[in-house]
Amino acid sequence: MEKATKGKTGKATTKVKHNHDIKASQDSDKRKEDLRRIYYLLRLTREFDDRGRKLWRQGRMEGTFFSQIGQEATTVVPTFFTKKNDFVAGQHRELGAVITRGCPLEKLACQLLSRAHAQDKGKLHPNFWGWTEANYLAPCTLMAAQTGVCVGAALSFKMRNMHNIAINFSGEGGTSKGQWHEAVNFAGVHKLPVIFIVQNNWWAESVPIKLQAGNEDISKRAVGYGIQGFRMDGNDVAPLYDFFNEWIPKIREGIGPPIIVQLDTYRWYGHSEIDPADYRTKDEVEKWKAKDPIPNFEKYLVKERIMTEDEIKGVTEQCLDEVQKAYVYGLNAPEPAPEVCLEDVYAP
Ligand SMILES: Cc1ncc(C[n+]2csc(CCOP(=O)(O)OP(=O)(O)O)c2C)c(N)n1
Ligand SMILES: [Mg+2]
Repeated sequence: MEKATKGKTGKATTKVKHNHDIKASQDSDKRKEDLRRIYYLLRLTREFDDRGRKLWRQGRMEGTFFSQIGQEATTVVPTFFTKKNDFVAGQHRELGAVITRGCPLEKLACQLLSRAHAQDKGKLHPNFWGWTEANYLAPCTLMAAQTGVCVGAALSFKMRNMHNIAINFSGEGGTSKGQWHEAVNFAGVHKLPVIFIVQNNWWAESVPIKLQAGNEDISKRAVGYGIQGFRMDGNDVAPLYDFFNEWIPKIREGIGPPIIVQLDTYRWYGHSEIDPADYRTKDEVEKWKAKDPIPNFEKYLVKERIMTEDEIKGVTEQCLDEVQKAYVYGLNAPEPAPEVCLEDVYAP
């Protein structure tokens, strides 16, 4: 730490040091508070997903269910830094992002269970989350199609001199689509305030990354677009927090846009619940389960004295309770009236 030196009055430099120390301590308190909140969001996402899988297995849901268990950190942490008017777009495995954007669990339960109170009034695929109140775009089925819309939102932020950002989530499979390349290229040309997160879970349905990309480091494509690319462990929460804490304000202020961030992670279960995922080895699955982002983060929180084991237990119980209430609400919610199926539907 810097030593205090005496100024002319013997006071001024001491005051500077003092302010510096206060700022450092405030930053550290803020980081701790943020990490506690992130733990809650990760746990909430995990428990909501886990209960959703069970309901699907009990035959309580139409369609299939895309579990994101194992990938929570890749969606919760970047979205944690977004503000209300920012824009977020994803595919089908971004439950953590829509929860972090503040969509009530009751709404999400209604969507999974195709109930009238869901934002989509029971029409969309169960995991195609959308939450217009917080600019969270519901995806269409075509992989990567959301990327162009997301870049459009970033363009509009720039044209209107707004200090907002757009975050686009895509699986590594989605990045092979032409729409992804076109959108990233456009963002690179116009230096738009957008972050392209690539959730690399190594598989796109049954297609492994080695049959998907000539170079498994998709972030390296950034060079071709004249932007920056990063690749990180998507299951290690604290470094992810520090990275996005640094980059999101920069992009918001137009200093560093745009970037590609590849986050290596893993989905524990099949592509959806109807997929036995027998194209993966047991060893591979076990190796990744040992890298579960949540207990590893719990160890970090306890070691750094950010949370106690009792506090962690308390948060888990609170999340289980919230999830239970949300699904009870969803299961008791009315089904949509048949005539509603023609509302909000646009066809030539
Ligand atoms: C254009 C297009 N092709 C194929 C599909 C069928 N499909 C749905 S999800 C998926 C795999 C997506 O893989 P990835 O982007 O890695 O996301 P993940 O499922 O691994 O999260 C495919 C091929 C589709 N929805 N759209
Ligand atoms: Mg994938």
